[in-house]
Amino acid sequence: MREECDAMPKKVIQKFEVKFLEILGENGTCDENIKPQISSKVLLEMYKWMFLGRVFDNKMFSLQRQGKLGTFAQTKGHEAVQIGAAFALKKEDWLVPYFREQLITLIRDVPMENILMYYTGDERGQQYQKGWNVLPVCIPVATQLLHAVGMAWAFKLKKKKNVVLAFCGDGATSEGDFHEALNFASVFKVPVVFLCQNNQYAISVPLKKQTASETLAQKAIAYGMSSLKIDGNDIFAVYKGVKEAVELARKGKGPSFLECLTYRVTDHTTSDDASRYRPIKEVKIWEARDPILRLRKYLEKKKLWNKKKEGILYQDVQKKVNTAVKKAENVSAPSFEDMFRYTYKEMTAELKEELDYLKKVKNDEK
Ligand SMILES: Cc1ncc(C[n+]2csc(CCOP(=O)(O)OP(=O)(O)O)c2C)c(N)n1
Repeated sequence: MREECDAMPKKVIQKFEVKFLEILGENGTCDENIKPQISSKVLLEMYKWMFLGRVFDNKMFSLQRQGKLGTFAQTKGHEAVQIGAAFALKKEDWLVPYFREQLITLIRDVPMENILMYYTGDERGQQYQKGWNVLPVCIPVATQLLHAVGMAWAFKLKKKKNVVLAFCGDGATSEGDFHEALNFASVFKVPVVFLCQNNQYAISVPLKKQTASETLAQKAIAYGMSSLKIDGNDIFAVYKGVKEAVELARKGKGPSFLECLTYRVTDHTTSDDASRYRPIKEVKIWEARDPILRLRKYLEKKKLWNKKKEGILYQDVQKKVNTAVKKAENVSAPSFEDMFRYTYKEMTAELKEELDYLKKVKNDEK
């Protein structure tokens, strides 16, 4: 905050406040009066998705360490944000991820084997089908937010009721694209919800070195949109916050920004070693705030869940994951022509020449 430098009286012409939403406590208790209306059946579904996400993430990590996958960013610890958000969307809504959303992508019908293929370097894993309503992984930080705004603007112009949910990380909020996206979205009142997974690190840069703002939520207030900070390890709060924001957007009331506070309990990606720049003590504190554990405690208190059910679920999920791994491993290699096919509608003369050359080489090899 700027300190007052003189005693000159100044009128307050605007006041802002940042609200924080938390519902489910760390010990699994909550005020049932403010808890969103979610049936026991749906709650269990949510839990099962979170659990599956964790098992899949662990499997991917182990495959990467075996040299079977390339670099990827783990989802571990972000399950409440992603599943809470997914359940607040309608099927016709669009999801625009960055690169840490394997779990929410799965729930939008993208098969596990597609994700596995992509991280083996097979781009066909990113060929999504109509109706999945998900954009592919986006590596350049924050650029996806502009794509999301463009899509939402198109929905508005076409008078459609679809809403776009765009993910970003805390690091993305320092990019110019982030600010352009929020400004445009708010001025043109497009049906987009920006969801920031504030996991407190952008690779090795901690949040306090990323920004001098006390919250990320206040950045969106400056653009004139509805903004809320949410406990991102609390699935009830995420669900409620996203649902309200999505419905506002659907009613034509414009965009919202949601800062979901969580923690990246893993390295940034499988190519990083976070122990070189942050204390293990800090990681342990956040591991104890695990979002899956929190929902499990709630379900156990409600007698909806127990160790036996967890054991059965684990077997079932393991089977699903292993089947997907086998499927991905058995996909035949892409044709070498694929390297040339998808960049231009019409191949350039240079590319044609290279393709002809490769065809000749392959023919000679026969
Ligand atoms: C435009 C751009 N600049 C830099 C990078 C390198 N880079 C990859 S991930 C990352 C940090 C992203 O942090 P954050 O937005 O907080 O997301 P998180 O990975 O923590 O989920 C950076 C700087 C990039 N991919 N794109």
